[in-house]
Amino acid sequence: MAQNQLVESQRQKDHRLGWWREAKFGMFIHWGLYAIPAGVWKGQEIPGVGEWIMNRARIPVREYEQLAKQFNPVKFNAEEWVRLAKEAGMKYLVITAKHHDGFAMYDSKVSDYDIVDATPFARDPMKELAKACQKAGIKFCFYYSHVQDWHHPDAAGNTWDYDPEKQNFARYFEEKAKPQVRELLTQYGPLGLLWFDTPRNISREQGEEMVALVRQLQPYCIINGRIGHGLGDYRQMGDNQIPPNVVEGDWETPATINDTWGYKKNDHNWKPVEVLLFKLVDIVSKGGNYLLNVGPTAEGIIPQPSGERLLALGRWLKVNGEAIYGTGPTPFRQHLNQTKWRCTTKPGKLYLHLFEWPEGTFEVPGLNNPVKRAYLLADPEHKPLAVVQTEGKVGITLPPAAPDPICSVVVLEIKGKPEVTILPLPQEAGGKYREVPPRSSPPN
Ligand code: FHN
Repeated sequence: MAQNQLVESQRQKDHRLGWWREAKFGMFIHWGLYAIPAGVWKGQEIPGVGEWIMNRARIPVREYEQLAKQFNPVKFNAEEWVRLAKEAGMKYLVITAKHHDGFAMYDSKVSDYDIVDATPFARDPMKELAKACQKAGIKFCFYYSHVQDWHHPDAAGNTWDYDPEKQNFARYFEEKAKPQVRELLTQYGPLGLLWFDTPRNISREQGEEMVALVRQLQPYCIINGRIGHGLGDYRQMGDNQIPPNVVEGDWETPATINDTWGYKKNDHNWKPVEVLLFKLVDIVSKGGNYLLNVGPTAEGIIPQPSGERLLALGRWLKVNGEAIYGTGPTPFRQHLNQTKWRCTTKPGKLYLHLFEWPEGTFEVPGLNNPVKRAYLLADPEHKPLAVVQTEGKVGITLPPAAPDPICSVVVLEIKGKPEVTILPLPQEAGGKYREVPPRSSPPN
């Protein structure tokens, strides 16, 4: 694509998004000064997500910025974090270069309010992470809060220190946001994507300027949906939101393992591995990517409950990754109101993810394609399973025990593109992974 060019052909876009479409699963990291109070300010538990503590507790800039003097994450080890992402089967890593609190977690020349200039740590963890990701073959990506910056007098969000009437957003945008994004695009090697957030009052023109900056400096860098004005390369679902059915086009759900993004010492509401695995498969079967968050502590440690769960997902993916990476959505769109099974696809193959192991036979509803063979993905020999095909129904005979205690994958090799008959209502329902509405999300 030519420099400064905003319009590209579908082929160019497909080429640029190729790795991300294949990836399906990424690690989100929210890490910043907010990990020090970790949800508690002056002895009081502050409700809401951890990284919003400055806003929720109305902490004045001059007070909040003092946290920088204490920020010394001596246990931070970039290689360990990246190893965890890799073992979890995650293919990209998106980390907060600057969240809404305005503090840069990298060495910025635009402002001294950054981890190298303002903390005793005085290291640039982003340099270390970029290097570790490159070594491990994981796409390194930045989150950047381009509109909200509670530290800057002209940015959006801080109404307790600054008078919105006197603010000049354009000044912040020109003097801090754009120059910092330029730094991120020029100091850390090739970025997989830039993840913007809470577009709020950004104008279309400003959004376009940001896109142009990215395209000019790193033409291959993907831009997420929350840049605003529909200018991103893919659609961003709401936090922890999974659509009820297949959504066409490129999309991603950012999600938490407990109920916060930034570390909160008293949030122990960890989702079980079963739920996380169901969400991963559910999202992929509907055509999306799952960006799953960890919130490291102020010492630089990824909380143990997050680590354990990610490793369990990784173990499952080692066996069943073929049914996730690079797959397309389910052709059984009428069967997404139950949580017993899901389906993902590749040309000539259906992957049936069974969360409940039926006794004897699994009935595939409405499939009209001739079936070539069926086998368990976990079986290294791919021994054929007996298949009985009658009109509009395929019965697969299963062994008595499921190979995986949570989700076992049956591969069905078929002739041609999947053709599924729409059945008369009522549809199948039930299953144990009832969707629980997420706890309070912060306002945007
Ligand atoms: O306000 C932020 C929030 O702190 C967090 O970063 C999430 C992640 O998707 N995004 C915003 C809320 O949607």
